[in-house]
Amino acid sequence: MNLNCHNILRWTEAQLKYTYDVSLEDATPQELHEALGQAVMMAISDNWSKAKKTRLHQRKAYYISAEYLIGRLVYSNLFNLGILDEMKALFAQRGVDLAVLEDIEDDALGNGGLGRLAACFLDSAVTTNIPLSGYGLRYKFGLFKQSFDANGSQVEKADDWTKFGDPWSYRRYNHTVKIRFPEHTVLAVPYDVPIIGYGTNNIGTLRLWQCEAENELDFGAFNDQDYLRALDAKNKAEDITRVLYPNDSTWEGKRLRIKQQYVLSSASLQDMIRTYKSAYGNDLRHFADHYAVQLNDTHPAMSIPELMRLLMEEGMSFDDAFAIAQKTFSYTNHTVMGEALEKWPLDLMRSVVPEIVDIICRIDQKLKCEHPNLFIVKDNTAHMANLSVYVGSYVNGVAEIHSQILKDDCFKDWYQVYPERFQNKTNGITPRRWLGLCNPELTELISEKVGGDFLRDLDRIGELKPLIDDEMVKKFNAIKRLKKEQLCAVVKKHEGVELNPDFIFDVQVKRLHEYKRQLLNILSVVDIYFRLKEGRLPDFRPTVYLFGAKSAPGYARAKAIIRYINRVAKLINNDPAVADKLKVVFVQNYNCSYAEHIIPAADISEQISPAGTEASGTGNMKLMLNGAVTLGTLDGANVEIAQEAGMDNEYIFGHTVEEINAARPNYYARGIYDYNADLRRAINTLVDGTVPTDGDQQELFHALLDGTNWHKADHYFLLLDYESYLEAKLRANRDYGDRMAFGRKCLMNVASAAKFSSDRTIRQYAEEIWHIKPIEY
Ligand code: 26Q
Repeated sequence: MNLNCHNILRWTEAQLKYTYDVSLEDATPQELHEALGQAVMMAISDNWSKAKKTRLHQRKAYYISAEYLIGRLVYSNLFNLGILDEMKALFAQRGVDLAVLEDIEDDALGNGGLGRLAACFLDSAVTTNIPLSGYGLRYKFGLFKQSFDANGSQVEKADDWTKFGDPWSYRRYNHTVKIRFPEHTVLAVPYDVPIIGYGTNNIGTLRLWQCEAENELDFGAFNDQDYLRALDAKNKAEDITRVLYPNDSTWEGKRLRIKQQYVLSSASLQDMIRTYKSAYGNDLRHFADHYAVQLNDTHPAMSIPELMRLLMEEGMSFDDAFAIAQKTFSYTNHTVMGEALEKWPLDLMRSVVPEIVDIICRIDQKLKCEHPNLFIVKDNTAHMANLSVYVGSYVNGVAEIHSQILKDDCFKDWYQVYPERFQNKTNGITPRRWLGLCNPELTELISEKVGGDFLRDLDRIGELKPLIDDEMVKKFNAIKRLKKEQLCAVVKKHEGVELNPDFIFDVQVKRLHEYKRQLLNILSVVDIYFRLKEGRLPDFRPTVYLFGAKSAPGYARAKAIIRYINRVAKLINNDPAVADKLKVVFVQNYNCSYAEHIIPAADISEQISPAGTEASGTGNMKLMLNGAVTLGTLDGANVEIAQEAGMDNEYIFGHTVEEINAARPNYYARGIYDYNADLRRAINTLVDGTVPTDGDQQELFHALLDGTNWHKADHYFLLLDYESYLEAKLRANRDYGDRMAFGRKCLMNVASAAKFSSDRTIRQYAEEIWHIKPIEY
């Protein structure tokens, strides 16, 4: 794109003057961000409308997702436009350091992996010129902001992300649609976010729906001086998109959640039908020839009956509507854990979306006629995953092992009937944000070697492999050291904790969940701590164990784990006996922007879920691309990471899926506890007072050793994998001593990361699921 940076600077100044009456020099970071954002929006507007026109009559795909974790947009947009450095320099000439925009908060309209994947996909689709648009919800409050109190407990605060404005979207009131519920009709107002590609003139669109009332004020009530009631309708409508549900693992049957999902589904489908009609006329029978829709998990699965409802409203028969829906939709599954699968009680659903329930029941009857052993409705409950498999073209998992488990277990009966529907699409990450933007130093080193713009074609990174020599390893090690220094400054600023960049950086960053086994990690650290004090680890290389994770606010056990880790950190960090060997830090409010600092600094990437539980993981890919070795199980995408980089370049431990399944029936965690004295001592710190704890750690202790009403003891097999985990962890620590050999492993990871570009993933979706081709611009 041919952009004039001087113009953007001038427009920024003008915006500052006219909206805030401040000069460039006096603007706050927030004012600067608003003005610069608006200037960039002006600069791209021609290209944006051109790209929309080019797509108009092409077969297109739509990604419908309840979450988009797009992070901070200002740097990535400038980066993708290719003007980040020049803009920094221009602002610097005016005495303004664009680093002040580090204060701008993330757009966090998502919980974790699933939402970040949606954001990476949009970046990749636009960059590779694949006609894909996104639909989502514009929550007033994104994922909560996290801090820790003096006890080390998580405290949540509302994320009012638009309080200073939102320069990266346009409100398009003229495309507002109505959504009907029995008790009220609400408006869904679209906000369009430009998705700026890298090295292309193409610009895509993410359309986010915001709920508003049809009539904001009830003047009858107002005239009766009943001011609160006068605002009822407004509040009830706005409640629907008020807040992102902060739960990413356990499913909750909440009325408001159905409403959210229905608004997302209905607004998006109405919008698609409107654009279809304007391009192809009123005959909707060819809808599926022009549109493919990808459902990001089952959160938007009501789109299926909603499309059918809209088609039938136009006079189409049930069977014809079914056939079109079946061709239009495909579904991506992101979890194998039963407790996360959406199962709506029909009565609840009927009170919110009665017509949708009728259609689901008709679909279910059709299914039961064809295949009596399959069901969508059972015990008066609608199983949204089954609906999505039945009324869809394809269903896919997000890593090879996960897709296999879907066929073998979760959807076994379905796989027998519809084997041709099942696919795999291993996740990916955008190398622009997760290398180019967050690690320009490593990007530069790679580009010196492989030349050209490998960020557009990550396959080229493989060309590094034969070129890795001592000189390159030394340069890599120097960069890693620099990224650690930079991270130390960030951690000092945000946590007040001083880290030493000479330490090994061992990181586990991801949502907090029992299955991700942050507790396994910290127990091993406690064990290492005791051993160090006993002088049993004389060659141990100084290591900082860094955690970053948010817990769902209602997930008591996850919160107890956070508290425990924070208290272990306090104990260890205050013990002078290990000060030169061991440090533990749990950073607050881990988010995209924090990730961009942590990931380039990591030496060791902890990916330690028991095999068969983590669908894919994508943090593992980001860490690999930045040259961390994986300390991980054969779970999710770790399997493919190890395949690509070679087992010798990772630290793989633990039981395989088959081994865990074999061990499960007779698993006796207490046997391991009784047998392994070091592990026992570490586990006992949950209850024996060595680590100051509260009653909640007792509960963790019992869940590990005795079990609960819900689960047998140690449901996630921490004790089963402990020995091989600690062995691998200490081996990685020892290997780090040979800086050249270790650096070579790291570089082999970088050079083997090509497969994990979301450009590859999105191309596979386009070819194998949506059957669409890139557009020539
Ligand atoms: C469901 C019902 C009610 C409220 C919330 C939810 C909900 C919201 C978000 C359920 C699940 C999620 C998010 C799941 C998620 O992030 N899964 C992750 O997806 C990644 C991308 O495919 C994978 O890499 C991870 O392995 C998977 O855990």
